[in-house]
Amino acid sequence: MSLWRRLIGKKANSQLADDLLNQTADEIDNMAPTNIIVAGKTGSGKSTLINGLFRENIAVTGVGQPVTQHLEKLTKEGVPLTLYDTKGLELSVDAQREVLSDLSKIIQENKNDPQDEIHVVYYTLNATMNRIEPYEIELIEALAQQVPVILVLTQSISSQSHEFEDYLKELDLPVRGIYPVLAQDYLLQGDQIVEAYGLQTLVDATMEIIPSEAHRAFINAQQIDIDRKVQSARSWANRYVGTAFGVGFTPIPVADATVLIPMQITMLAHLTAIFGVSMNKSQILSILAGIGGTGTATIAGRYIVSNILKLVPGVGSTLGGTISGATASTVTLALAYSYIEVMKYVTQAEKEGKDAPIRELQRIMNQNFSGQFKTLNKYLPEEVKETTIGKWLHRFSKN
Ligand SMILES: Nc1nc2c(ncn2[C@@H]2O[C@H](COP(=O)(O)OP(=O)(O)O)[C@@H](O)[C@H]2O)c(=O)[nH]1
Ligand SMILES: [Mg+2]
Repeated sequence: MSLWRRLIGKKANSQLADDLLNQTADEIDNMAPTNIIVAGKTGSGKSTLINGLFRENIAVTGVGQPVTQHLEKLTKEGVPLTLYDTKGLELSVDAQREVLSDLSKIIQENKNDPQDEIHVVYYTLNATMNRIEPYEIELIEALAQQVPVILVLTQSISSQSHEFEDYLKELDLPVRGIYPVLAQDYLLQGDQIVEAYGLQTLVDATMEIIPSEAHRAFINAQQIDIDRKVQSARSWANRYVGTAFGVGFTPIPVADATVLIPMQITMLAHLTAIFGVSMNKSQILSILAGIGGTGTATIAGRYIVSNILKLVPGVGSTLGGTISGATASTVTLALAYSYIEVMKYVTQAEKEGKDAPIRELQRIMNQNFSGQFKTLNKYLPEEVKETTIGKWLHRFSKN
């Protein structure tokens, strides 16, 4: 069988896209979620904060499940996040008691549970109201004894909110920080817009406060700090590729190059899970096709391999040749880095509520892939090119 036919026959491209999507979904399902309580009076801006901070407009599109009359649990399939939202806190003394006892129960019952432990409370105060009620202070104090509490000053648009912030600081509440935010652009009279701000600082503070086991889920679920997603994805890819193709990798025959593909798909799924973007099949297909240039999505699978081989000097022409660990690393890292660029673009588009045209995804993938490959290949030390990686790949190809 010719090399070309073997490459095409190895796996249908459509199946590759399915694999990628399924593996991503599995990873997110298995990811321990970030669990956050968002407490505060009705109208203080809880829902707006949630929608600004997290992806997929979750306060609107998520599934709300009443825990009690005054507490709702909010989740969404594919987003590793559990939110508890208080209802009607301002209505009565009974409501206030109930909220505190419900929240305390949830905090205590799930303490040290890797899946359900509450990581932080955002207590929202509407800055334009310029007021904190005595029962709010009691609630904050009681919660803060059990779990870190962050005070979020929502709708902070006027200079008055600085005074309110100073006043709150003087109260010396047992909170881990007081952060003024405007979660959504604010339209003033006369068409003037105050742009949203403060959420990046809130993300930074949250990352400092929540345990490191919750970082992955939080990085995924939030939509504000895209750089953090990129950094996290890059450093994971570096480690992964280093482990997969480092010392101990024996060169594999060119004709077996397709064994690289399943592990690359697994890698791309992991990167997608780090970012947290909702990809569909046609998007994935066009990204895979992007590796091979301007080809259509229907021949994505073979493009991956053929294009890889085209790029590797000498390999494409010598079928009897081998692919070293260094080459495998270079190809795979180039793939990871270019895919990360695509993810970055999709995340940004999603955050802005815009479409990410699949042609554009394909273009970003293609442009980055060859560029990244050339750069990486140039800097790869000769001795690294000699290293071998085979064992790992053979184990992989058996599955
Ligand atoms: N423009 C703007 N409006 C906000 C913001 N936060 C709250 N609001 C306004 O306040 C209203 C109540 O906020 P909401 O998030 O529903 O409060 P919740 O009852 O605590 O969930 C919203 O309908 C908005 O009109 C914000 O960050 N920007
Ligand atoms: Mg609400």
